[in-house]
Amino acid sequence: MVEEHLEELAELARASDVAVVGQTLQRRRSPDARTFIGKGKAEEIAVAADHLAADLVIFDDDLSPVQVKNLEEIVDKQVIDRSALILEIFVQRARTREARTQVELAQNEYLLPRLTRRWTHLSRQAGGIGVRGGEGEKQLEADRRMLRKRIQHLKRDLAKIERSRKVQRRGRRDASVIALAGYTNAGKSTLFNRLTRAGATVEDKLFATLDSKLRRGSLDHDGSAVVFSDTVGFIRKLPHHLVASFRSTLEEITHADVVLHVVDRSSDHWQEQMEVADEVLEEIGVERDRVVTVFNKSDRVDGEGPSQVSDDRPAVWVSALTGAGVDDLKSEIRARLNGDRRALA
Ligand SMILES: Nc1nc2c(ncn2[C@@H]2O[C@H](COP(=O)(O)OP(=O)(O)OP(=O)(O)O)[C@@H](O)[C@H]2O)c(=O)[nH]1
Ligand SMILES: [Mg+2]
Repeated sequence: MVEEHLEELAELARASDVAVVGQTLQRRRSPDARTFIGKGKAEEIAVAADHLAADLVIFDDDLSPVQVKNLEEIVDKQVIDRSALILEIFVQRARTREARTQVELAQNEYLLPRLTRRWTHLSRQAGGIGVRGGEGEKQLEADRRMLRKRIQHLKRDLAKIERSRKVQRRGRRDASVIALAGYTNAGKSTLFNRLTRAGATVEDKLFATLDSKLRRGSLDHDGSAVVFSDTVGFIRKLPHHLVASFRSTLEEITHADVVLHVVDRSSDHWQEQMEVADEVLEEIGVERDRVVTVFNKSDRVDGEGPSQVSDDRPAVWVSALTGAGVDDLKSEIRARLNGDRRALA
């Protein structure tokens, strides 16, 4: 289990253009308050990192600001945790004004209690991870003040963006909205393209999509229009600052009439990934009865297997890549929408 999590961490590092030169594990009953791992292990990492000429040491678990500081002293390299890495990927990927504002807010909130000399200006310099600041305490205090101001500013901006999103949503009330959600790399954008013929970015890389994208599409030949919404992927231990600042993007899912929970059924870890996405969906207030579970990448699974997760949770098999099963999925969506209307009448 821990090994698989480390593999995902390596995947995240690669998504952020960081090359992985070594990995190590430590098993212990409880984390050390000061250094997370044991001091001896930290010293061992210091030697290995030096030997491998690493610039950066990444931990799969969240570290407290104090732990980062102590570890950096021992390892003598920049130390970051999983949350910082995910934030960095988001920073690199954010394109629209909304996504950039959300990401910067999340990163600054994360950074504020962690601002040390090494972290200074991390997000603002080209090169991102690995950049070291070298200024003194005075500069640090000034940076903290600047960061606090910036956070206030970003929050105001975001409030404005959220208001205009609300207005847009009201304007779409005539059409039903179908949101695609799920673990990162599950194939949401591929399915979105298949359902709408839109050209959303598809990449075999974590977090290819950050901005939610809306496109009209139709569920049958008579052409009754619906709106599909492609959204940011979820991942195990998504930093809570990100969930908080992506609230307005995630609201596209919360307000959707039907949510397609896309699962990469060909992954060895599909169950865990599905559970992680279930948790996020629950957290943002999506009721189970609005969710259609979609088993994607059927072309990579031998003999498909049962069309359900459990007795009370059916699933639709599709291959977003080949288009297999997509008509069944459309019928399922239609049925859900009709069910909705009946329930409302
Ligand atoms: N074999 C196979 N590959 C697929 C299928 N659907 C998607 N993929 C591949 O899976 C990878 C991820 O696809 P995306 O559509 O970008 O996934 P996503 O869920 O939008 O990912 P993020 O935006 O990064 O969260 C790409 O390499 C796709 O080509 C499928 O049905 N079969
Ligand atoms: Mg995508």
